[in-house]
Amino acid sequence: MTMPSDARIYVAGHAGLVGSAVMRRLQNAGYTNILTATRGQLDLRDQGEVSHWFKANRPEYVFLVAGTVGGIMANSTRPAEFIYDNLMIHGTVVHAAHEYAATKLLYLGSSCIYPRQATQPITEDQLLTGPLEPTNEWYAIAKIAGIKLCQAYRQQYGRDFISAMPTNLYGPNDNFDLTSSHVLPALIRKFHDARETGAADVEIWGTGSPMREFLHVDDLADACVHLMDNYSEHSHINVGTGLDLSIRELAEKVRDVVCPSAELRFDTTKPDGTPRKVLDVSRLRATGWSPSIDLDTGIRTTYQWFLDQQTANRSMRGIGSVATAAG
Ligand code: GFB
Repeated sequence: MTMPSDARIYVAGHAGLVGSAVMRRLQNAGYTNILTATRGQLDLRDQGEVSHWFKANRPEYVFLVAGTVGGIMANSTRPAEFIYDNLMIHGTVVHAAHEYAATKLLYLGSSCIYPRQATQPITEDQLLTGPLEPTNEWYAIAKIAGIKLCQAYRQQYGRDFISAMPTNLYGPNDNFDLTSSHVLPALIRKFHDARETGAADVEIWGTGSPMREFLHVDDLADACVHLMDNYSEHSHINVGTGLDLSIRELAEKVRDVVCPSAELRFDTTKPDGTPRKVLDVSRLRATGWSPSIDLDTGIRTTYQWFLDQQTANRSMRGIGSVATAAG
């Protein structure tokens, strides 16, 4: 059932990569009753605060897209933050949505929930059939717990809580910090820096052979709204393109857009992570949804967004220094 146009919709994590895309998608569709809370206003890890916020605001639809996220290095070096923050955030929001009888909740997981050696493309029923990839097992365990939370509240209390598992995401508002980012924004930054400095080559982590699938976050946001309107099953559902490519091929694509003269240099002391991760998206396609932004277009528009941000930041700094000089 389509969310009514005056529905009270809470986007948990509205400032992040996914949350900001969900906000854009809802605003474009004409929803005006969208609820948000900043980190300073609401600590999503605190059940007391979250329950109090739900009591006061009574959201009818909840997009649970908040979490502590990061790429392969951040996952490996900050395991406690990744497991604790995510376990707590999922638990508090799902529980409060039950306590205050939200009509529906969509929980967003990650494709890293599947076993490292899963058969490709990965079907939903491969969850919990083998050991996880060690570089992200802490995050994966928290994400699996989120799926099970939704299923448990569905089973015991009849709540309409559903889970979507997206593949690797990218797009506007991504994290471009090299110590914590995912590969696609990292490559944009590295090739951009090479373009600025005239460096001859760019360092790529690992061997370049791992295979990954990439979905533009605006496609994901569209899929989330589609699933909120059209999906109501116990099982989680994969969200992706079903198409993958090697990290080397991805690096070449980004290089060709950002800095065509740069050579690739592979640092094999850095981890590769899961050898291959491509989702089987037949269940999603059967609901009538498919992505519309191809990877080449997505890389180009994301790089343009990155450049626009650089310009905006420079002019902000310009205004700041003028003010200081005048002061
Ligand atoms: O995107 P990424 O960090 O995460 O890395 P995962 C994907 C692949 O790109 C790995 C390689 O093989 C990396 O070694 N890579 C090459 C780089 N150069 C770089 C670089 O400069 N930065 C980064 N970050 N990678 C994540 C999980 O796994 O997938 C998360 O850690 C989450 O938990 C996410 O689930 C979807 O695809 O390996």
